[in-house]
Amino acid sequence: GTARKERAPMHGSSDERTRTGMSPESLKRAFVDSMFYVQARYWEVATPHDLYMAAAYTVRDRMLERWIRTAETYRKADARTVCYLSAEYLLGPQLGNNLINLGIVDSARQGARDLGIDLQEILDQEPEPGLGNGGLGRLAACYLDSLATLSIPAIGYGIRYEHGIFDQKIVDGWQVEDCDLWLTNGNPWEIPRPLLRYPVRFGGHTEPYTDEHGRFRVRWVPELDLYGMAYDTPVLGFGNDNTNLLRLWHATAGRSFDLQAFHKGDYYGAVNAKVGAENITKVLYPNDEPEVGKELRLKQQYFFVSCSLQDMVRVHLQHAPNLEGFHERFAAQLNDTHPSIAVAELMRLCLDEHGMDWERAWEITRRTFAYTNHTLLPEALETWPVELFGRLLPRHLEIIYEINARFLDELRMRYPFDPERVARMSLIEEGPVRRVRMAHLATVGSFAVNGVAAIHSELVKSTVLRDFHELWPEKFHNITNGVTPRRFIQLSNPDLCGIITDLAGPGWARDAENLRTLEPHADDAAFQQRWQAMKRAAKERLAARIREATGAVVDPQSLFDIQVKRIHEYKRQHLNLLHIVALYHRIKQGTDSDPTPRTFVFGGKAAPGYFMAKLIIKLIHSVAEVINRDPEVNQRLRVVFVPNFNVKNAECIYPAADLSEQISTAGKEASGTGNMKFSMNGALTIGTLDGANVEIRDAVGHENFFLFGLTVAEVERTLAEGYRPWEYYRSHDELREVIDLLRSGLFSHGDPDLFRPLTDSLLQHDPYLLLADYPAYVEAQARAGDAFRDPAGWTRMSILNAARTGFFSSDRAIREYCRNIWQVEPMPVSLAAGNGSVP
Ligand code: OAK
Repeated sequence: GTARKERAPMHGSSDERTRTGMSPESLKRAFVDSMFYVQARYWEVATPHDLYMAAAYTVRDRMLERWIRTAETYRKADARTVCYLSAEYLLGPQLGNNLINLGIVDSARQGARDLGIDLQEILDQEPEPGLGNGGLGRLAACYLDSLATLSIPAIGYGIRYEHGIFDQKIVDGWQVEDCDLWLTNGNPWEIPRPLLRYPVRFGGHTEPYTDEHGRFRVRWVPELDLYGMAYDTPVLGFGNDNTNLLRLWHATAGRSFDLQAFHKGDYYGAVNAKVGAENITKVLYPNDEPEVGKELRLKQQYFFVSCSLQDMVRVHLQHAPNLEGFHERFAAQLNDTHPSIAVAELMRLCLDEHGMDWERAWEITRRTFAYTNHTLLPEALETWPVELFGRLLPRHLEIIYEINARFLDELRMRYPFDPERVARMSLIEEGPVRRVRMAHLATVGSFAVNGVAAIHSELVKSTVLRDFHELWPEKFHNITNGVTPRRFIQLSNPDLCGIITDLAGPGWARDAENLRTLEPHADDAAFQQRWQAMKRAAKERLAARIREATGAVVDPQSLFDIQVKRIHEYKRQHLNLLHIVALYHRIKQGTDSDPTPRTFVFGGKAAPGYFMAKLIIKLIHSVAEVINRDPEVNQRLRVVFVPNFNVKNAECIYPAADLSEQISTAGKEASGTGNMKFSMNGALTIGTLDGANVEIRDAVGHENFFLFGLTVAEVERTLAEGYRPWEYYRSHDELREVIDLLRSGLFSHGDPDLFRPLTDSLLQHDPYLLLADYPAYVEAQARAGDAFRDPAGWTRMSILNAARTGFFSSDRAIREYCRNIWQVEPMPVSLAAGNGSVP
């Protein structure tokens, strides 16, 4: 793009302003206009979807001036820019959030009401862009919101999956996956950029040659080329005028496919290959851990990384003659190892396409990237077979070998008598199948590495990247995750938003530390009443939603005890179930001493190929079925599973929780972010010392948190000493009875084998130590149940949780990234300045 020299016509003149005005009157006019000129509908035949589209276009128009002005401001200032590289963005619905960030919720509601429309009904129409699996993808979306809010020049780069995370249906208690169709009815938030395309190549071979200066070089002769086309989505800041860019890449086939047909005369074969190329961005892999050796997944990763880096290079070369200084213009964050092939790709661009020498290319590369680790689970650490890697990306494999050769030389010099250490640190895992270790590539190729909660960052340093930490201690950081208070308080919980705004003023949503103004009111009876009414209303809304989705009736007076997150053995939804069955058993035995009525709510998707996780979903439904229809227990206990946990459902769930279940085995949950969303909405946590729970407990006060369970050190010791779960089963009567009930067929219509895989796993291996933690968990649950029977005491704790969790705002997290990692400064955008020139 060449910059236009003459003053371009700008929107923002006074008549344009009326067109994009924010009053109910102008919103209404624009909405009616969009219905006609964009949706091509007249009022009487407009469907709810038409209403949504017209509303979305009305709001989008109001974002564009900010967006364009932002691009202009950043460009003129030649601003240092953060590029967030992530294979996932779990954005959730856009309309409500954009109304909030534009500050026009009330105007929009008023305008809609004038037209006889309920704004909520319009909001409910929006399918959500579920371009992520869980925590990592949602974190990326929260960070985009905070980057824009803090006026940081930033671009989010990712993949425009045609099908995001699957829709979860429940059939006879089992999860059934249904295709996500978020794009079918059109996506009003994205702007296709058909001219912004980059070639991406795969396969073929490399060959050496001598360049015009007589230097040795390598050329990649690929077999296939496709194109990545940009789709841009504006990301509004809150309370400012900055509007950043989320750029997602869509794959289309390139010319090589047509040429193949021409040469081989195989027209249908070529068309087929073309379809294959376009498959690259078809579907999100629905696992929250990598699927071993899936070729298409590696293609996806390289595809989006290559497009993104080419785009960054293009922008850089608008301001500079060559790639020197690339690392000064950009800080590129690798969201886990999924984009870590970027290290080799930037090397390739510098070396092969821009003629740089190795040392300089390596310096620029290492000063560009920073890497965030999101998991310690060994099965989730990405490695790719060298054979596959070399077949798809022969040049990149060569570059990785060269990086490794130089790195290993350095290591041998430093540790001459420690060949084992050198082998452990190699980028290549030697074994029957040689593999590329992506976490090592990311660590070696980055200037900073961070974990996502204090305890997790310590574990990164002492376990998976221990040798690297010993080599480069200064490279390692912690940045505890955060979540956006705009979506997870203001949008999800309007009553809480009203309470906070009345006390703290409207500034809290940009400065979440202001939540502390709630603290002195924690014991105030009138304030407590308002707080209880807010919780009560949120519980009623969730109860209505549950009834609609499942038919189950739940009592908003009962304690809402909620666990929503991906289903995984380490997250221990089945520990929660063991407690539920224990309560059931006590009621049946007449030995119950905790009369607190409870509603247990579960939600979460299982990876389609993860049998145990799917069996846990079935078990939740089976226990629910028995408990909910037994009149002897169902006055006291109810169990429900909310199908299809996604951002939209989550917004209704977090505000309704009394108790938040954060019960992973210590050391397994990197951070958790749901834990923060619950706590901000006044739920108390029952949890282990894992991930961000540790910091949440310190922030809210130990007396306002139900702690239980083994610590990381105790988990390690227990396993090292030869853990025998069977002994817990033998020596703990209630635990034994609970497990025996699961094995009795009571919950499986008489089939004692249905849940065998689960109970066998618990009794024989129990790798996540459910049985070891069971007694402490049940005891902590009893404390929670008792505490709930004192409404004033509980409400006080609930208020203090919300008041003290400002630290967990993603704004704080992004400030830390800016200061400690990216070294980037805010660049505020002003709509007021310099506009108004229309020819
Ligand atoms: C997904 C795929 C591969 C590796 C990690 C993930 C992932 O989602 N990890 C999660 O990231 C969240 C954000 O940092 C953390 O809060 C979760 O604890 C972690 O499991």
